[in-house]
Amino acid sequence: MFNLFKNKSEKKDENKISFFERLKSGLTNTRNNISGKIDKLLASYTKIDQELFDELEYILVSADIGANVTMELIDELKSVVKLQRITDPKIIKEKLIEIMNTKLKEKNLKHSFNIEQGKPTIILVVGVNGVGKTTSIGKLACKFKKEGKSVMLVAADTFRAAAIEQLTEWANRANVPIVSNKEGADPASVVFDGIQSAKSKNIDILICDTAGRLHNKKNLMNELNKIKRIIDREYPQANKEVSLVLDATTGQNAIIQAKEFKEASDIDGVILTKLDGTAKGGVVFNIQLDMQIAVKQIGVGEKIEDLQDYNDEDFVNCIFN
Ligand SMILES: Nc1nc2c(ncn2[C@@H]2O[C@H](COP(=O)(O)OP(=O)(O)OP(=O)(O)O)[C@@H](O)[C@H]2O)c(=O)[nH]1
Ligand SMILES: [Mg+2]
Repeated sequence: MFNLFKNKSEKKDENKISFFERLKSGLTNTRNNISGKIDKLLASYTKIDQELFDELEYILVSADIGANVTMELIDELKSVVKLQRITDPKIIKEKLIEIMNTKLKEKNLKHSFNIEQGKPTIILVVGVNGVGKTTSIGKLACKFKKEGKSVMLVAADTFRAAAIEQLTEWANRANVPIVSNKEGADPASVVFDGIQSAKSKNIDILICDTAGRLHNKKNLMNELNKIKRIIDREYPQANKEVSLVLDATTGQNAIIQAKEFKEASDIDGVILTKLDGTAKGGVVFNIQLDMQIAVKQIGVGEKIEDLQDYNDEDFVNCIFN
């Protein structure tokens, strides 16, 4: 009853809060691993010395922030401590957060998809098997639909019949059309069909699922590049977005995959899934600060609302505070 009398901006604030709460709860393990351990460490020191920096370095590296990024952070922290004559260990954390925020801002990565009003977009979703490609596509379809966009899915993972069925279920759930063919069909030709259909129906956003596993890695990369050539040739007027899906629970493997996909073709951004299942969410900083790839969406649970738009400020807040 009370809800009826709430104005629009109050409702928006509530949405924002519940959104932030979901993010916070999904990142609990990483927060305990980073913020929790840093708090404990700093509380146990009365002065700032090399040993403190060493222990801090250990915490950051163990959370998969990456050796290079951690080294840079610690070096900058040391010079700030010296320059500002900081002696109280408790100040270290806020300085670390400041440095992290500045570094992320400096990278100037684009966290939103390449979507423009009045222009179609085609999103090619790639990644190895099991990382969360198909479910992320389903969640994105629901999100775009809610935003008033027309969406169509393309089942270009023709490796298994179950993959086509799974995407069809998501299309039904999101109430959006899907273009598919039978198991074993040429993925690039399914994408070709999808593009023709999207053009004729004036679809705003066409999202293509792809296989994560082919007979070998070279095969997979060749297939993806073939699909990209079809997209360039058949849909020159569309904005293109290649989204690499990575599973945060796989830690360093996720980093290796990012390197391999980046080498094989251009990646516009990362959808990082399953952050709720890991204490090593520091991988977000590694991907962005070391690999220079934007994180665009983060998965913090299995529900539709658990795939969220990434932004630096909220993420840093959730991890460090
Ligand atoms: N907890 C959690 N589970 C997730 C998240 N994202 C995806 N999953 C789960 O991960 C599993 C694999 O997801 P899929 O979408 O089928 O992965 P895929 O990359 O399409 O896999 P293949 O088609 O086999 O290559 C599913 O059980 C999803 O529910 C997330 O953010 N959090
Ligand atoms: Mg799949």
